[in-house]
Amino acid sequence: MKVQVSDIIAQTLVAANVKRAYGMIGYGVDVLMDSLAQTDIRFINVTNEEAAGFAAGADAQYSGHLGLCLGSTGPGVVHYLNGLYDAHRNGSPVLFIASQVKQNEIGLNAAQEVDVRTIFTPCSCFCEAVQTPEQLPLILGLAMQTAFMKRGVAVVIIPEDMMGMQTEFDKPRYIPHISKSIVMPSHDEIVNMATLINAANKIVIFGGKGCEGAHDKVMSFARKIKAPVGWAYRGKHILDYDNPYPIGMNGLLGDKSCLEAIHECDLLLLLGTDFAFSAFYPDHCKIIQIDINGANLGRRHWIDYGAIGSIEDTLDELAHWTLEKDDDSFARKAAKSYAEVEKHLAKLTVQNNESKHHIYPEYLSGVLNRTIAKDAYIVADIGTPWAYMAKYIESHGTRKLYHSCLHGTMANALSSSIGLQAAFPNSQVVAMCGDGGFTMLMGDVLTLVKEQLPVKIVIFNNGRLDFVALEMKTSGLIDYATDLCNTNFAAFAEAIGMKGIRVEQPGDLQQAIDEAFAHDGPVIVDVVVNPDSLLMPPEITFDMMRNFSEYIWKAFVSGEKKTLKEMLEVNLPRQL
Ligand SMILES: Cc1ncc(C[n+]2csc(CCOP(=O)(O)OP(=O)(O)O)c2C)c(N)n1
Ligand SMILES: [Mg+2]
Repeated sequence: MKVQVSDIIAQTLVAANVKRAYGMIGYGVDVLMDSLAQTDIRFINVTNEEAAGFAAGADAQYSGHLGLCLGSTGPGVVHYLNGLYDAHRNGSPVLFIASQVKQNEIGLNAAQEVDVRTIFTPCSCFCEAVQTPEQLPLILGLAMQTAFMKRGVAVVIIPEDMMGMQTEFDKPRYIPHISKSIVMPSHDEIVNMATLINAANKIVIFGGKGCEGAHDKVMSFARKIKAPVGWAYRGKHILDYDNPYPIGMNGLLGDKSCLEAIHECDLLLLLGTDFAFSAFYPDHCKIIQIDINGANLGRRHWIDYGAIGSIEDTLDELAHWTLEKDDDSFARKAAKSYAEVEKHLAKLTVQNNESKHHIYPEYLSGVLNRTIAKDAYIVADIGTPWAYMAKYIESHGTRKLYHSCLHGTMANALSSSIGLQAAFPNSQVVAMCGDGGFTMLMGDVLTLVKEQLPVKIVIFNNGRLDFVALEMKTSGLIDYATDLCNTNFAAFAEAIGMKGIRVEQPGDLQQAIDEAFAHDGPVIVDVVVNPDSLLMPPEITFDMMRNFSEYIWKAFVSGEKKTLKEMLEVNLPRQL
């Protein structure tokens, strides 16, 4: 039977259990849309395709369904680049159907022609152009299979005129086969690792996203070998709860307790983490790294032993060969140090006297942590909101925290929240946005209104690109070009038909957040936060002090005395 190509695509997507598509109409997508309209697949119509890339990535990350993006020829495809980079680097299975100019125009510098393959190959695990209608079912099937198995973005490029062509088709035969395999190192490798673990006295476990689904195994292993457990940014919501010896996060925005334990241990066990910051790995001890992706082994730092396996399966087997340790003094000391860090952080999250007229971002984060539903999806913008989420928002094992850690792009929170809310219509979805990050894809707040997605947007409105301003100051630079307009985002919200609440005084914050979360539609809570709050690193090095003094001196001589005074007034009483 002859069937139109766009109908074959629609039927194949349905057979593959695709539930939602994100994108914008245009050449190539128009014909496909006609076929999709005959299915149950919901189309979420964005304002800028970049947001569709983020949304599909966030959706696929947690829903278990393939994320689907549709890009119209040329610019409609190019706009996806940043969002799909993020999805790919976050390991989200996403299919991107990218339209191309008509078959007989390819290579002739046709209007809207772009080299899709060259642009998207680096941010995909599959990127192929369909040459004939007969090829399409197989290419589409393999793309979906690869997206699931390699956990990334698969791109299928289809000339716009092919969508309306007819070809012989019976029924969808190429749907993804999703297999939950047991992946474990060999017996010898298990024994070798157990020997190293048995010989060590002070072991630290440091885990990341690869520990997903293995929480209980990690914690029981930690109990057995008396190892404190720290986490990378993407491992936080997996490891920060029911943890016998928690030590917090590593990295520039990490916790002193984690850094100290890592520098005191004689064996560091890296579990499912590709923690990217080489400077925060120790040089003095042995390192074992276990990861399901062999390409991650030793990528960031020298390791003594690397093994390929899922954390869940590998720890199961490793536990059989590992001896129980008695002495947990090292683990208890490390966990005690983290308890002190937490006590200090908790002090900053309550409204105190110094903050009578200022809302400190830490206080806002504390209110959010106390008020957000225990099973919410929370996404934070790269910028200070990401750091505040990592430090102050607890997962309780039921909240899901999402961000753009590896790609590290701004504008990820609002756009990812579209996909999370579409995938989980009955859950609370909170986007912690920077004023810079929010403005970057601000047009897509209209998607929330149009598609009736009740996301709660909380803007950390500090009138600055603060994260970069902080980086510049600690590098001894004056923070030129980091100021933003002091926008009233609540007034903007009201103007576009959604609820907006502006908060300028600390005393009004809790009530505003309660009101926003009780509202049944999308809301912007525009919180004017003090821009002078400093995010403290776990350890202040001599270089940091020297650079910061250099900044202070440059700011002083260039007449920025008022700024300096305000910064010192805000931070000294709270950090000392
Ligand atoms: C697309 C993109 N552009 C630039 C950057 C560099 N950058 C990282 S954080 C940041 C500032 C973010 O400002 P804002 O969203 O207002 O959050 P804040 O840090 O002020 O809380 C910038 C410019 C980036 N990571 N991504
Ligand atoms: Mg800002």
